[in-house]
Amino acid sequence: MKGALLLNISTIDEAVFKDIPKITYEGEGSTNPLSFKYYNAEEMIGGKPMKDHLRFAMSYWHTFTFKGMDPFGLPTMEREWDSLGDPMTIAKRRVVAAFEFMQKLGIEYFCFHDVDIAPDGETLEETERNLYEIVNLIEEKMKETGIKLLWGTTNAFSHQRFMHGAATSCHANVFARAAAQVKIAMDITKRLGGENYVLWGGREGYETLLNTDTKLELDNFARFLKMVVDYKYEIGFTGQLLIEPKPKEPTKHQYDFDTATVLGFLRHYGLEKEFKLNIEANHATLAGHTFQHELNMARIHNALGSIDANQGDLLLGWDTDQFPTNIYDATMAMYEVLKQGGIAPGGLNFDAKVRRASFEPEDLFFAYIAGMDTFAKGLRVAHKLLEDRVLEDVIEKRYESYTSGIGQEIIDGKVGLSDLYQYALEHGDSKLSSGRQEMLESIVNSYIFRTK
Ligand code: XLS
Ligand code: NI
Ligand code: NI
Repeated sequence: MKGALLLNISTIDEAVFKDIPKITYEGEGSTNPLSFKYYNAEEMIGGKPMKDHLRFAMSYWHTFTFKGMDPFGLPTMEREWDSLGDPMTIAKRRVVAAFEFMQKLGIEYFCFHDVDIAPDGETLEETERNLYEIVNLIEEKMKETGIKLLWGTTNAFSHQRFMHGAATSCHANVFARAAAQVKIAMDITKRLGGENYVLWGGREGYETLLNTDTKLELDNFARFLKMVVDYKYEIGFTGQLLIEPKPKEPTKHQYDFDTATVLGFLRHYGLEKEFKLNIEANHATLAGHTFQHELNMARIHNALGSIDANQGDLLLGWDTDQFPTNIYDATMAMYEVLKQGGIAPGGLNFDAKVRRASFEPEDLFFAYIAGMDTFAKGLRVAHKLLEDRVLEDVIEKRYESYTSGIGQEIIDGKVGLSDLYQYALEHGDSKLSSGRQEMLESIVNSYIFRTK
């Protein structure tokens, strides 16, 4: 029962997950729950090892700080570090646990918010000191293990001071405080060689228009992002800046609603060259889109930067952040990734948490194995679909009428409404072709069933 893990560790560096072996690929037939059935890191798919296609990352917050509470219940997670008392000791033990965890799973990247790794101090200076003490340890572990930082970010939404937002707060001193936090988090991300820096507008949105100056808030949000860009160049951070769209939760309406909204916002404020998007599956579904829709929209606008791989529950309708196990979604996500020629310098961050009742440490391993295997299988299927040009040939044929005659003239901008009026008078209706949706769904299914 709970408490069984209350520990006596002799050194902070002692192994945490002592009973868990290194997770290896055993293939489809294996019944060992602590093995990969589809994820075979070094296996070549289309000339590239699987691990380089997938670039899996561990989310520090959901994996190492989430305690299992929900709006109705207290923490449930059995995590030995939480019983250590002193917040800095807990923070250090978490680092040890996190690196052991990633090594055992063969995960080469991680992502974190400032507040995930170190406790808040009484003052900003103390918070910064705490952060750097842990960053030193993380840096050591990174050197020792070769594990890299996919992205860093700032949590400017949990603390009470952010109740009205951060960059969109009605209080200028809160704007300043959020800016200070981003500065520190960007410094840390740069120092740790982070390949990206993420901005998720945690509470950048509103609850009611009755008290909100949306114009000022949006302008301020853009001012804030402009400062982020300037600072990036000032310190010579070469990573990619990413915005993570989400339509609602915690606020009723988040300004970064979805890909299309964010792209429109960036263009309006002239920021489109500086930011790409970090697309999260569960945020897509909250916005009333499919995961693939959001990836597709980002990709065709050359803005697909990285992915938060998780899934929601359509019956619940909030950000449940579950581990992704839906093979159909994973397949179509990897299809979009392959279409864009890869996700680097982004990756697939498991922004996902185990369910409240999955409270034992090994559940973390089962969860990551499930997510990694699902995306590995998705990659295999997507690669095969593309190799066989299953959808490409159908799509090419479907739009054939634009490759010659009047279609080509429309594409080339050679005709206007009067020309087309004439054309329509002369030609009338033509025979249409079927969309063949069910046939295609059945073919995709057959690829999922038969691809190893
Ligand atoms: C919350 C977001 C968050 C970001 C990082 O819904 O997904 O976890 O990814 O701040
Ligand atoms: Ni996310
Ligand atoms: Ni989320």
